[in-house]
Amino acid sequence: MPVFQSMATAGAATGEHRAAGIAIIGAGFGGIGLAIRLKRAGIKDFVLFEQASDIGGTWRDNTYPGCACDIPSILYSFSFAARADWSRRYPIQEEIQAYLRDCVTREGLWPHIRLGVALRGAAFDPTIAGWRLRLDPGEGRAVQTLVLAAGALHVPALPRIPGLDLFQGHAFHSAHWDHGVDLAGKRVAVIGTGASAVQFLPRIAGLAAALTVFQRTPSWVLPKQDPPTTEMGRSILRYVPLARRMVRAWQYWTHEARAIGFLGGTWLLKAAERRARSHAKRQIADDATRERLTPDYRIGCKRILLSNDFLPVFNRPTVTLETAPIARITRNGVETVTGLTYLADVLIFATGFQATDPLAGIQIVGRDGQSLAAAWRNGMRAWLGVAVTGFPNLFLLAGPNTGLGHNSVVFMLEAQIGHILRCLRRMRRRGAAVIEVWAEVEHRFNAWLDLHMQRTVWLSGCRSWYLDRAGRNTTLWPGFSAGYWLRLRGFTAHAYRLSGLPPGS
Ligand code: N01
Repeated sequence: MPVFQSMATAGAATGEHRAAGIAIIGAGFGGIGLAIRLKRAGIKDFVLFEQASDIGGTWRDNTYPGCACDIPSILYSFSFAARADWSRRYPIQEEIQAYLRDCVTREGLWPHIRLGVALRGAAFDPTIAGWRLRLDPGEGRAVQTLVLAAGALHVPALPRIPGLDLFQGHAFHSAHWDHGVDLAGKRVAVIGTGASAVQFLPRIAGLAAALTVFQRTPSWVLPKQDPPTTEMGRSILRYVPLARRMVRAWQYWTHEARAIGFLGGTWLLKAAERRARSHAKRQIADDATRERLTPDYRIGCKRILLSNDFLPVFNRPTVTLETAPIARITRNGVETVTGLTYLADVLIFATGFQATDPLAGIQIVGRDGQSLAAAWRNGMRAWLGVAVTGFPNLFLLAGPNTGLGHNSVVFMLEAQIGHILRCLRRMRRRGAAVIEVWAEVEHRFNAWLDLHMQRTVWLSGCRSWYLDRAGRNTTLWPGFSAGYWLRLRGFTAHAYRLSGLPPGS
C-alpha cells in the first residue's frame, strides 16, 4: 500500500527536543470554543493568536446596520456555555459579540489570548515534531499542535469590475462598514443582494436620498419569525436546565429536518418555494419588480434568506432595482452595460467573502515541504474538514465541507472541537509526538463526499459562494449534521497514524 508507506517519511523527534503546546489561530467561535474545552480539560499550554484587536471573528468584523444571525440564539451558542437571556429568537450581532466576550471572561481565557498577532506562515519541522510559526509582529515560535480556526467567511471579496479604484466618493465593504459615513440624504449604490445586503438595505433605505441596488442574481426570501423573548421565557431557560435542553433539542431537530430538502427532497423545496412566492406577493406591490426579484433556480441552491423587511424596500419611490450587469465604476457612480450611469456619493460592496480560499494569506508548509496552497490548488480537501494528509499535528476548525445551509455551524464546530480533544488526549496517553491522517482515508472520504454532493440542490445549476472555481462544492457538508457528529464521535483511530512513540510502545 504505497500511500501508507509514504508516511513512513514523517520524521518525529523523540525526547527533549520536541515542541510543546498548542497554537490556535483565530479567536472567533471556533477558536474560543476549543480554548474553553482545553482549559476545562486541564490543558493549559495553549495560546490563541488573533490578528484583530478584539475577539469575535465575523461577529466582530460585521457591524453593518441590522447585522444578525439567521439561526436561533439557543442553537447559535455553545451547548457547554449556554445563555438564557437572549433578547430575541435570532441573535443580533452585538449580542453574539457580547456573548463571546462573556465566554472568554468567564472561562478566564484572556491570559491565553494574544490580540494583534497574525500568523503569516507555519512550517512543520520533523526534528521538533512540531510547527515553526512566523508571527506578525515578528516573533518566531514553535508548538507541537497548530489549529487553524480562522473561519470561512472572513476575507471580504471585492468584485472584479473595471474602475474600482476610480470612485471618488466613499466606498466600503459590508464587512468593514464605515460608520463615519452618514448616509442621510446621500445617493447610495449597493452591489449585491445576498445575506448581508438583505439585512442592511431595510435599515438604510429610509435614510438615503436615492438608493440603487445592483442585483446580479435574486435570492429566495422566506419570512423571519423573530419575536422578542419574554421575561418568563428567559427565567425558565435560566432556572430550568432541562427546559433549556429541550428547547435546544427541539430547535436542533426542526432545523435538521430541513436537510432533507437540500439532500434531494425536491418536494420539500417546492413547498418552500411556494411559501417564498406568496411572501413576495404579500410584500412587493409591483408585479414586474416582484418578477425581477424572483429567482429562477431551485430554492436552497444558494443560501436561503430570512427577512420580513427586505422585499418591501423595493416599494419605496427612492429605491431603484437595477438588474443590468455593471460595466464599470466611474469617478462618480456606476455604469451598466446598457449605458445607464447611476450617480453615487457612497458605494457599498455587499459582495460576500472568499469562502473557497479562506487561508490564502497564510503560508502553511507541511511535512514534505509542500504548501497547503499547493495541496489545495485543485480545491480544498480535508478529512471530515479537520485534518489534511501531509500536514501532521494540524487541525482545522470550520474547514472544508463543514458549513451548513440548514442548521447551526456551532454544532459542527463542537463536533470538531470534541474530536481534536480526543486526538490530543490519545497522543498524550500514548506519548506520541506526531499524528497525521492517512492519505488513503482522506482520499476515500473525498470520493464519498463528491458522490454524495451530486444529489444535493447546491449542484443544481446556480452560481454560489459554496462552489469553487471548478464548480466543486468545498464549503458545505452534504448530509445531516447529526451524521457528521456521529462520524467524528469516538476517536476514529483508524484514520490517523501516530508516530514518534516512546521506544517499545
Ligand atoms: O455575501 P453573498 P453575503 N457584480 O456571497 C453579488 C453569511 N452571512 O455577505 O448571487 C454584481 O451571499 C452576488 O451576486 P450573485 C452567510 O453564510 C450570514 O451577503 O453571485 N453582483 C450576491 O448577490 C452568507 O451566505 C448571516 O450573482 C455581485 C452578493 O454580491 C454569507 O455570509 C448574515 C458581484 C454576495 O452575496 C455571505 O453573505 C450575513 C459582481 N461582480 C452573512 N460579485 C447570518 O445571518 C458578487 N455579487 C448568519
